[in-house]
Amino acid sequence: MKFRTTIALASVALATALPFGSCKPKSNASAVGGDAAQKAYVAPGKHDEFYNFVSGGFSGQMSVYGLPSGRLLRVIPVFSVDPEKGYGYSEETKGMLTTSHGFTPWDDLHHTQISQTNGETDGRWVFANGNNTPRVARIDLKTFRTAEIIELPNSAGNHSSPYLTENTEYVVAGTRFSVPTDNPDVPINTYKENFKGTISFIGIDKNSGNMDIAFQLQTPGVNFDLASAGKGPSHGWFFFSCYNSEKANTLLEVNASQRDKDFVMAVNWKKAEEYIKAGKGVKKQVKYAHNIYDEKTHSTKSEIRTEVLSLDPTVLKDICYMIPCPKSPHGIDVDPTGEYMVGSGKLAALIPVFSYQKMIKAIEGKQYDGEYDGIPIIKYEAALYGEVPKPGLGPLHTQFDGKGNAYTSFFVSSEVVKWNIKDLKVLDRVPTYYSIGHLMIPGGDSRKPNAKYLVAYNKITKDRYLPTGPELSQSAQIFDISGEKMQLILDFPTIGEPHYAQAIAAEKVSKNSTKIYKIEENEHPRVAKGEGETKVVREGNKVHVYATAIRSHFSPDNIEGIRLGDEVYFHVTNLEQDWDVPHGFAVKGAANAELLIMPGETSTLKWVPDRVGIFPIYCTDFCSALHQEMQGYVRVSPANSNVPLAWSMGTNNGSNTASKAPAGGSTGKAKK
Ligand SMILES: [Cu+2]
Repeated sequence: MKFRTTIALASVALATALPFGSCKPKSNASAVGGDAAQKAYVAPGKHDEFYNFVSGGFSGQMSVYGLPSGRLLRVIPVFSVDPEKGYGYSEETKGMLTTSHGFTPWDDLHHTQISQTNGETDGRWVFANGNNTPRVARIDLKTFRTAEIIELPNSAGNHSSPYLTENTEYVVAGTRFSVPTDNPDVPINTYKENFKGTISFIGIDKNSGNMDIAFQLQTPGVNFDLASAGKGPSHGWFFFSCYNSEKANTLLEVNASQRDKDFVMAVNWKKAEEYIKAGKGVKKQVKYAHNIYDEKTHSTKSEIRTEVLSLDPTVLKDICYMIPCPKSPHGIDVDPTGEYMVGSGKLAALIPVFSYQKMIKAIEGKQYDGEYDGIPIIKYEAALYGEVPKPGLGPLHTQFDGKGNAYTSFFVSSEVVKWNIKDLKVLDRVPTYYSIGHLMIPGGDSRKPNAKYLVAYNKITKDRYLPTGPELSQSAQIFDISGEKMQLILDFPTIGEPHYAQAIAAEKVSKNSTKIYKIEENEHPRVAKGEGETKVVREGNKVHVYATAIRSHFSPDNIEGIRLGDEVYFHVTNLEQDWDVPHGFAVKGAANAELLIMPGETSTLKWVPDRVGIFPIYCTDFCSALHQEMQGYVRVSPANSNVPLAWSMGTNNGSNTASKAPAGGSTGKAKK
């Protein structure tokens, strides 16, 4: 313990000693106390207090860390293939990465959001956005696997996503890039006439969690950045930050920074629901993929959808309102009481705090400053509660502790600033190492924050860790916020870019963890529920191997009669009914290296042999003392060979054959 404390102190001291440009905090004197490392110490064998679900940014994955230890517990593949899990490689999971553009194996996962009940995180699902090819995913926290992915039509750059209403009624997704929706072949310089934004409201089934696009709003051609749902009194509203109200289509770093104020768009989604019920939705022809992983069949059901309901807020006037927000707003965050909306302008030198009640009064009294593309603009002062003066440089995101305090990240001045929501006074500030983006308090965007820790997710580490070539690890930093002053207690390197994150008390999730898939409930069409059901079946040039794995052998483990030109499908069922005993499966020369099969699960590896010969199969997941013996052989014969299809295990005479050929027909001596 002493040792760890010393290390932590030394590394912080080193960081401050090195000159480091504008990102470097001026002082970290208040950042670390003597007992700092002890607060993050979780003894071997002890469990963490929180699960932390962190986006992997460009990696397309989500990583799961324990808090406060910073231990990496799992990496969940969502929008990326992952050889560790076989995700996107097994025949059953390839469909999860289907989009209207085909198989899309790598995306950009930015934000995570835990499902809520009554405004409180409930530990059932985590949602994530695919930024590039616009998608929203649902991860099931019983299995820590991606259970569903839905693509978003009429969208480009799904950044403002996935944000949830307080009972997980909807997950929303705003398009970052406005694009022409109906007729895409137009000159780019007709942006102002032809480019439109969209907001998608994806309905979520209460019990299954399954997603379905309920409706889309067609909006002015701005860039949507982030969003936050109303809660409590403001439940029924959604707030979206948007930039580029200038509608520039080139050199946005200059051209989208012209105006002193852009907007927060307030959306009355209860009103939108009424219009949908009243049949005001217009059907639009689109094309998008919807993929669901079925835990009974252990397979993905993937379909292309062709229609979406659209509402036009310039016609249905009381759905959307624009609230001016200084300047190039990035974050918009609603506090736990549901009364305050905190805007954060990337280029602003203050933080505007809007009041929900004042906004409603302004709408009732029509306190407008004209319209923006047919959407009423509420007067800034009419919706404003107040401004936090001179909080720092480049405010981005705000989280709340539920005790009346807000914590805002500042990218340019590399710090977290704590301030009081009522009197808007700054209470504390701590430096981050370096250039913080999002920050997170468990439940800090919900009605019930669990405000023991705050984690900063940083874009740059520079001198924090050992160098690793041109690319250095990005980092997360944990602060103890249980006292009046924030205290840095740990930093740890992260997978990809730790863009945004959510955390939840461990007991809300761990008690529901799936331990095995029950073999009797396995409805995979090519399952073998016992070794007696194993077989090899030829269907034209496709050969289906119904195989099983159990410590420490496969059945069958000798297969003959495969011919060059065949497609071989190994459907491997793991017969184990014991927690944490997966088996692996690999065959030499397969383009997809391996499967990883959970207890009771069936998973399929496709193999197209490219030459004649003997090909070993083996288990890739160390499963027992005789794991190394868990192996077998497949014989591939020439295309015109008449070697009969045969399989066996535990005998050297190939007694099981498809045609009940006499024993010996498959011992290696092909009959010519
Ligand atoms: Cu094994």
